[in-house]
Amino acid sequence: MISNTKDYPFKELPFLKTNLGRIEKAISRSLPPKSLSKISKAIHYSVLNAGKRIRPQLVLLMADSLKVNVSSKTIDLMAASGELIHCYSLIHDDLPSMDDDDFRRGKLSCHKKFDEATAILAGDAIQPLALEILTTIEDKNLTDEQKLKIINLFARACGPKGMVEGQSRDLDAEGKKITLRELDEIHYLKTGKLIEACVESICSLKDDLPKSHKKSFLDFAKKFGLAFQIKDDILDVTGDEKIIGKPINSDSKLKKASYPSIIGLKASQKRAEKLCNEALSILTKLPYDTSNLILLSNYIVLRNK
Ligand code: GRG
Repeated sequence: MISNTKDYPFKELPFLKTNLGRIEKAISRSLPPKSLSKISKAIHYSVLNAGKRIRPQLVLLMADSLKVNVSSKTIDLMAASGELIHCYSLIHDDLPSMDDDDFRRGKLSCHKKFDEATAILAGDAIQPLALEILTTIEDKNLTDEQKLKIINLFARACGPKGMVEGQSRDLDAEGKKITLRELDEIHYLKTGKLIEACVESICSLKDDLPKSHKKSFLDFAKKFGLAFQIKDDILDVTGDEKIIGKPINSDSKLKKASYPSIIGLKASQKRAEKLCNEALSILTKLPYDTSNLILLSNYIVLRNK
């Protein structure tokens, strides 16, 4: 667990550290007791560790920016839900039938620590748990319609029109030449849709949010998600294994198309910076306090983890 922030990469941004305490508490409270079963142990092992918690941070920062009129408990459950979906995807992504990675977040991946069946089942358990906790939200300022919308957004992001389709295309593309556009599409589905759901779910809490502002926030999320993924690919080549918590060059070992393999490292960094600048320009034009979202966006392209 990283609530002590020792391994947290964003120590420089104090508001992220403050949010992190809330996020870790919300995630821990959402999990079944560790002692319940082998699967529970595997869930705790895979969820309470050195994740950067980018998705829940986005939920909290969006809620602050839009000053949404729901309880902080509601926001915390939404944040936990976004992170749980992400954690489930990482467990399955590491399986031998997928990317076959032995390490994740600086320790053995779930199937290596436990076994393959346990890792499949832990992932299978975390995904519905992420949606179940949204159904438990009790908030007089949240209508049933809004709650259903939030559940719909998170379910869609991880389903056949989101993460699963992205992962399937990603696996199919191994060893093949694909275009930059095809790679963008894979990552939009695989990574971007969940990031977008984190942003859109908060937009959906604000009834009077002008359509144009919602569109701007979604454009921001798309650019943020793509810049984040490009940086992820760059770190797979240039990162320090001890800092990123897994071996580098995994994309080239699997003959996976990546931004550095298609356009080169320098152009990848430039593209991530350009997308980040476009995201910042969208945020600065909006009539809300987006300063912390701006700092987070800057950081995702500068990060070394
Ligand atoms: C098996 C039904 C089924 C579905 C699988 C595995 C999967 C669906 C989708 C994979 C999606 C995936 C792994 C996306 C990961 C993209 C990515 C950038 C991961 C790293 O995210 P960070 O940097 O990691 O936020 P931390 O560890 O900080 O949370």
